[in-house]
Amino acid sequence: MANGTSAPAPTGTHYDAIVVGAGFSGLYLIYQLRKLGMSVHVIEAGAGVGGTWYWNRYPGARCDVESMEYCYSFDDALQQEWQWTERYPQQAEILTYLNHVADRFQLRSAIELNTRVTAAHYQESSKTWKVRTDKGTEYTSTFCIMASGCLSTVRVPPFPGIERFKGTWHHTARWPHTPVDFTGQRVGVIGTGSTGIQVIPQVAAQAKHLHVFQRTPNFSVPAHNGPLDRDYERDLKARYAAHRQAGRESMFGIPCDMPTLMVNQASAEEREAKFEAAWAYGGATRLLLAYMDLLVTDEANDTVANFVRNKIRAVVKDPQVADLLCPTDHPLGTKRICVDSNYYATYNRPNVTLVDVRSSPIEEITATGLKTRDANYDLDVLVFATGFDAMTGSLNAIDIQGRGGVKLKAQWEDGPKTYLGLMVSGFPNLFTVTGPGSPSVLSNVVVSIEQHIEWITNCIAHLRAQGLNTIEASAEAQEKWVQHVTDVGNTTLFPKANSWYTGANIPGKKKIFMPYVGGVGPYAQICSDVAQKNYEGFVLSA
Ligand code: NA7
Repeated sequence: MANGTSAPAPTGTHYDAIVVGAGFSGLYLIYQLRKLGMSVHVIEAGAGVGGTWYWNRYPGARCDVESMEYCYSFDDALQQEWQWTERYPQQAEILTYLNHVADRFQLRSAIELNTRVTAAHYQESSKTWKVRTDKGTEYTSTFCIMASGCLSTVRVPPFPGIERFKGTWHHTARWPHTPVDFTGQRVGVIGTGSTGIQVIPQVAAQAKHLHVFQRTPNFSVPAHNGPLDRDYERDLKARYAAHRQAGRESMFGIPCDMPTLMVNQASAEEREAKFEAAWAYGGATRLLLAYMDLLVTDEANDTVANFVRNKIRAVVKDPQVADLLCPTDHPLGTKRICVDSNYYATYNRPNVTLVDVRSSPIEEITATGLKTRDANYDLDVLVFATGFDAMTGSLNAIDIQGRGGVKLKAQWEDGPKTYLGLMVSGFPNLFTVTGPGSPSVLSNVVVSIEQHIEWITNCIAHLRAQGLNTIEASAEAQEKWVQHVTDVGNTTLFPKANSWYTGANIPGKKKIFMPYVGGVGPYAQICSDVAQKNYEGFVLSA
């Protein structure tokens, strides 16, 4: 037993609920399920709690949602007492926070660390889930809850030759626990998504030389991070409950003023002033919500995209480099907009070179570095900021079998289908937290996590109160929901981008816009209406 966490239970142990993952979701699940008097066992692959924030230890790792928003709201004493140090929380601080939560609510005794779930099979005869781990243990449970995260299955592109590389290489989401010293090193970073954009300025400040291998540029806006303003903190804490409620009812899980105008209802000067104010404030939300139609039509989007491209050109001194850094292949916001600290200015440093691997792709990793179609680069360290098999990756990595031995992965070959992002037809008593078909990755995910877990645990409480023990999404309700998710997505520009939201970053993955873009508040209302109507679209049985 490390840190008071649970020792592996004897094989064959039965629990009311097994939870996969001990991040924000898994921890809150323990808290809520225990309130129902249930036995709960959480199985976590990492050597500690924290999920995303346990794994992503690369320099510069920071949340792009502000600290005071990106934390639990379920316990007022916790949210009043916890003090964040900066406007945007650093990875280490979020991890400290989650460890504090685990201790404060005595959650560790429910968690088995260093253990990966390999299979979960529904047993129709006993109406239980049989869950197998990589330790060879098997447990059974009445409910199986996947709290395995939307961005937890790392992607390392299969470049030939990686095994020959004599230097060291790291994927950002599998970063060593001891700091990596880049002093005097020739470093290559592959990838310029949110992660690359955070790690690049940090590496550049240390390395002898940094080559950034960019295939597709992304839009990034400044964070304007700094110490958390204590007056702001005091003021917000005095009205935290109302603020949180507004977040739950909002579009992205963060309270903010909704736009009232379309782009063409404002003059060019008015638009510029509005975008400028959003830029000066920092973060993505104000920019995306400056006008109603920014994510709806290309013409509207061009106004804000041009604004950001001009900002890039104003910062980056070499016009050719600036051009390469200006995204042109997707509307702004349809790929996760990045939030940075000094990203574009990093390209003015003499020790940083941007390499366009769109025009000259990476062909192989060599013993001494990396070879593109046109050149060889000598490197001591390679950093893969190459992302994740998002949303479905961690579910498909587990052999999940439902009724009749049907495999979830096979059922999702043509894209994931869920009812409300919470359950899958044919998989009774299996819940997915922030699953595809829910707002999850398009929101302040902690708000979405709390909403899902409260819905799930209320649902389980309802079943128990009614003397029922099984719930399953009906195939019809699922079809209707999937259609609704697609229809709402198609009213926006989101499906146009080759983003991880659509699975386009994973070769062979069916391209489907996976999250629900209808908004956190409207979605939560739909979920509670469904529950009110006796779990409409679900089949409940004893
Ligand atoms: P992302 O956003 O998926 O970014 C991955 C980056 O890696 C992206 O720039 C990719 O370029 C690049 N990549 C991937 N494969 C290759 C190959 N083969 N060659 C060159 N470049 C490649 O992952 P992040 O970790 O940055 O962010 C994920 C989310 O985590 C983020 O949105 C936040 O929500 C938190 P591409 O665009 O595919 O051309």
